[in-house]
Amino acid sequence: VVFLSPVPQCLPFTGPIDGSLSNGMMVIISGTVSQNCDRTRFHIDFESASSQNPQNDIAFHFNPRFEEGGYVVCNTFENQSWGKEERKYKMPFLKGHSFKVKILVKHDSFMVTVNEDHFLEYKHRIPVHKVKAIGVAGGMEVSDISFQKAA
Ligand code: 9QG
Repeated sequence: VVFLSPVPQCLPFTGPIDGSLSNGMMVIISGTVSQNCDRTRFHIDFESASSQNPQNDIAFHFNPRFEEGGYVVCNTFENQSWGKEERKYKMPFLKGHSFKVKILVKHDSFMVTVNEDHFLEYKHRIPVHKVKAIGVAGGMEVSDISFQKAA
């Protein structure tokens, strides 16, 4: 089953997830990284609500940074503060190039592939059923967000 989220017209964009996130779901984000600035960052967030105020918890913040050689920061934002970062010093995205990120919700982690290659896993710190929205922002254009539920 595939659900298409409305295509973000401009960023930042936050859209509700139909129901909540659950084991076996796959979220697919297609986009293009901006070309322009030296310190491009963008992020994909799995959030506890689609409203912005008060600031939602973020179960999973996936944050590529094109600086210092390029790395990706993963973290959780809970009770108004960031937890301990998990960093991967590898940059699978290219400025100006399109990408496809697939995030599979497993029982103990989020499993992330970039352009069909396994990239990382992030262990759950907040139960996935609390995730109600997906947010995207920063130096990229998003062309499509879709959700696949386990058949
Ligand atoms: O910098 O790191 C992830 O650990 C923070 C950033 C923050 C996150 C966080 O400022 O950026 O990437 O909400 C924010 O400001 C996000 C976009 C220690």
